[in-house]
Amino acid sequence: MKALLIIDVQNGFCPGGNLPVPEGDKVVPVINRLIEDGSYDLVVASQDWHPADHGSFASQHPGAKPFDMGTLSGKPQVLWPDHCVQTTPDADFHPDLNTDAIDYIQQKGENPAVDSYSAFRDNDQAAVTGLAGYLKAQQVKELDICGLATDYCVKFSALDARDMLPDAKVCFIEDASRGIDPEGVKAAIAEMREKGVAIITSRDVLSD
Ligand code: VGL
Ligand code: ZN
Repeated sequence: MKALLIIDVQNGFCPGGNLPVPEGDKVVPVINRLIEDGSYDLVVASQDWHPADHGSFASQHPGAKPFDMGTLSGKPQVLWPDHCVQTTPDADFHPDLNTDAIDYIQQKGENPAVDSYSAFRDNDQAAVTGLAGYLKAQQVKELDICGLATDYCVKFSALDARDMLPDAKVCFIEDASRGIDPEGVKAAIAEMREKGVAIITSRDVLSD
């Protein structure tokens, strides 16, 4: 089985959202084309899904500003603007994303005491989500990953896919993804490549 994993293509990470990724909305038509091309057996999406008092929010740390470095449960943590709060429009998928085609949605980031960039497990690696189990049960042997943001949730999801799905080939689709910081994106791509994630474009996937 070949699966597409779409990371956090939510209003909060698109222009107008609470934690906008530059050009975040530009991934939507590319991802829809990938979905509708029909080369995936399975389409899975993650959704950043925070309680209103999530500890990664600068608002929960007196005196801190968004994008400051702080701590959460004793570990270094980037403090974010409040974003993707459960059941708010900021947490909805981008309205143009073809959500009818999504077979499984993995929500993450619900524990206020730990952040969860990866769709597979919390940043402290103590608790896993159901995603690896689901993909294993579906016998996924090829997993293509894309979405927002390349330097955070996409990167950590791809690295965890390498660790937790040792039998699967893992690819990162560069033009179906955008990141927060250009230097961070460069470093993320280098790290993914070094750890065995293949870097591809949507052209490599689409039948012509
Ligand atoms: C993300 C920062 C905080 C992401 C989520 O989806 O990349 N980044 N929460
Ligand atoms: Zn978040």
